[in-house]
Amino acid sequence: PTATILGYPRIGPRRELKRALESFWAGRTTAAELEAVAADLRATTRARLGALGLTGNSAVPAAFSFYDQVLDAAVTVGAVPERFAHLVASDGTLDLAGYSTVARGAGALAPLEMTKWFDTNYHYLVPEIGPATAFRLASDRLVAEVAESVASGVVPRPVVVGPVTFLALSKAADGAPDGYEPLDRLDDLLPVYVALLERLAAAGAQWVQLDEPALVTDTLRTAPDALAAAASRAYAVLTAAPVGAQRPAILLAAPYGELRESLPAVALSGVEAVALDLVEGSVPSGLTDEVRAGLAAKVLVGGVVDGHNVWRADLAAAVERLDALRALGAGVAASSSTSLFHVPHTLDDEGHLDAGLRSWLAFADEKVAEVAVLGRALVSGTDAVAAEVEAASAALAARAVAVGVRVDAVRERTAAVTDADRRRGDVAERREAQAERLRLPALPTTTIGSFPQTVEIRKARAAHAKGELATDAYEAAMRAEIERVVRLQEELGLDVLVHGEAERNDMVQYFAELLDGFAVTENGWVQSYGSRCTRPSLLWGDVSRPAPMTVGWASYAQSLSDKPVKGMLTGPVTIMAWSFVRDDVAKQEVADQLGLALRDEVADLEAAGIAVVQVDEPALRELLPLRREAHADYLAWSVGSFRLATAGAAPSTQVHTHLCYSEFGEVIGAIDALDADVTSIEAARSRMEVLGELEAAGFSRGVGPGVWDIHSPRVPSAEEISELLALALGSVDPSLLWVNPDCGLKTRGYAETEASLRNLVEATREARATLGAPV
Ligand code: THG
Ligand code: ZN
Repeated sequence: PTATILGYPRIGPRRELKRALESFWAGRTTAAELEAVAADLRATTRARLGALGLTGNSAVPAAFSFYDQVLDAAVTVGAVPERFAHLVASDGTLDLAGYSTVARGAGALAPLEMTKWFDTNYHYLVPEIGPATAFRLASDRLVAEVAESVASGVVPRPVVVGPVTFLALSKAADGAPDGYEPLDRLDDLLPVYVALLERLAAAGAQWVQLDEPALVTDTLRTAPDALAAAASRAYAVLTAAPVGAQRPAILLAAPYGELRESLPAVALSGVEAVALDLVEGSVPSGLTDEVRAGLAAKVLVGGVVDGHNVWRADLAAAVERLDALRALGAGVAASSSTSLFHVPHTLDDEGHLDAGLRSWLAFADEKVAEVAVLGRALVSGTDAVAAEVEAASAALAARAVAVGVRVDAVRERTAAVTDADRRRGDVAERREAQAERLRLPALPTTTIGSFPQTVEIRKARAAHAKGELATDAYEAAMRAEIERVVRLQEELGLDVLVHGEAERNDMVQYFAELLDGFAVTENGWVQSYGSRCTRPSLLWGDVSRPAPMTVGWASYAQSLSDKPVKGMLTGPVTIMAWSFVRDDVAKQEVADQLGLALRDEVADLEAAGIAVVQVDEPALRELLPLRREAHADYLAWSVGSFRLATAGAAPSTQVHTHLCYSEFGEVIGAIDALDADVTSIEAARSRMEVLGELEAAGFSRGVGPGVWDIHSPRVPSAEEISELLALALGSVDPSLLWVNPDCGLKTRGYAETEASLRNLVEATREARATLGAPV
């Protein structure tokens, strides 16, 4: 085909799959009912893609997943960890209930670990591969999906995570010997892929897409040269048989970046086609004769339409890039740079979007239409699509000059930022001023910010959003909830209180709704993991703060207590990471605009008498580029924007930050450079292991290693918390140690929250006593 996409949203335009999954998990519907919803979604998707112009042979990807594509690959090759063995049938298959258990755990049975998929907001499940993992073709789901599609009249292109990426993203199973890596098992895994390819061909697939994004990054555990070598071996085996009955033609896809170290291996391999990400990367140049000759024998699929952002493509520029690619390959096709499952289904569902903004956007369906136009240009010449190219260029030109895209006052302010604006005073002086003002006990206790979101709060928010609940009544309901949460914390004996964030649905969307330069969608859901979705905001213009955003709630909460109540803000990097960010200005400029807006908020909180301000950056590590050479620059601007947000605070104002993870590795220096007075982190699950890392790095600021793993509904006993505190005191000076849960409590219930916090306070009092401090 001359036009295709690397994948399409699976969740459904109205999150049909989410609802069907959750209803199956709750026991309200059967596996057969879930299968029926999934089959419906796949049929609708095939019809939609055809109608939008993906009509060529194998143009439509078969890339459905009930939960996650990496889990699917693991299940397909029989790599289900030993602890789930009882769920596997004698023929090796896993039913939907078993599949769900591997994904989500059950009781004491821990699920597969979840981690971020490249530089996106999607999370995949990490396969566990040991020296003895027995690979076998254990699932025919993908084969059945191909057969289903063929029967409906569409010869699809099945999509599977490729063998190199599959093993590179896996972790060693428990008990594997030192130095063992899952990639050591490549030769044992390949026969299963060979068998799968044969089955796919028998079902009618003429092409198969093997996703190998591991080949574009140099930040995985395995070095890029070793990945390139693995790719050479793998694709020699997978292409040993001729295309036909034994296998479909292979499209090796390399999304999310540029093929560098692996380009020769891929070019010299026997695969029939290669998909290049021409949004993150560029058309290969400076090639050796050998690599050039290798590419000249392949179809090159140009990923010119951005698969993980929502802006309408510059079709004129895309046509040029495809022409450059055509000069290199035996054939060329237009595609998205990545799967489209990172963007919402369609703009058709966004009736309330401003018409101007809408004309600059493309969600999944609109992107499919874009690649279809580009495909027509490849077949019939640019003149055949002159009107479409012209319309895209006109939209881009209109966007560049639209009101709000460039606001002089905002640009003047970021341009005038100096290094001094990003620097607070001396740490020791700050510590003294804060101690004087806050008069906290040793080992101060606090929570991360959110309290459980009750059904009543959610109902009130939904009713207010629909206009069914007047603003006065809504605000009264939120104030009542804040009062309840403050009283509860006082009764529990916590030292630094929070207002509980009843008024916020999502910690990014809340600010997006109050800042200029953002828009929010109605149905723009994107899968984050499994059935869970987020609705990223659209950051389209210069950002500024028309009015204070959190001061009313914070000062109301503070008025209820003599104890300090934290002002709660989301940091600039996290707001960017969890939104769709404009692609027409540098990220650093956007980050600084957000930094300045937050700086004003901090100042207003201070003026309202708030003495502790927390600026969360759970996504700081998440935006880390996939190439090491880009890390220093990223960390400089990201840390710089956080400091811009916080450095205006008086020495006596205590600045906290919260990070939602414990593996610091590469960002440890950056965390110190944030220059926050107190940093709370996840630590309960790793039993404070992370503190060794911080100690080794010379971290000497206030630190709150979580003593309660809030990801589980279990209530930790006071003894357990005491043990963790003793461990923490082994590596943190008592004057720097804070006591808090791992993360916010909004996903927890009230019963477990109260019980756990009670134990947390009790354990802290005992620890204070052993330190000889007042309890
Ligand atoms: N907010 C935003 N992005 C995020 C997170 C967030 N990305 C990373 C991380 N957190 C992802 N984790 C989750 C956790 C829970 C949910 C989504 C992502 C979730 N979503 C609800 C659901 O799918 O049912 C919908 C929430 C809603 O109604 O707004 O539970 O915290 N922006
Ligand atoms: Zn967190």
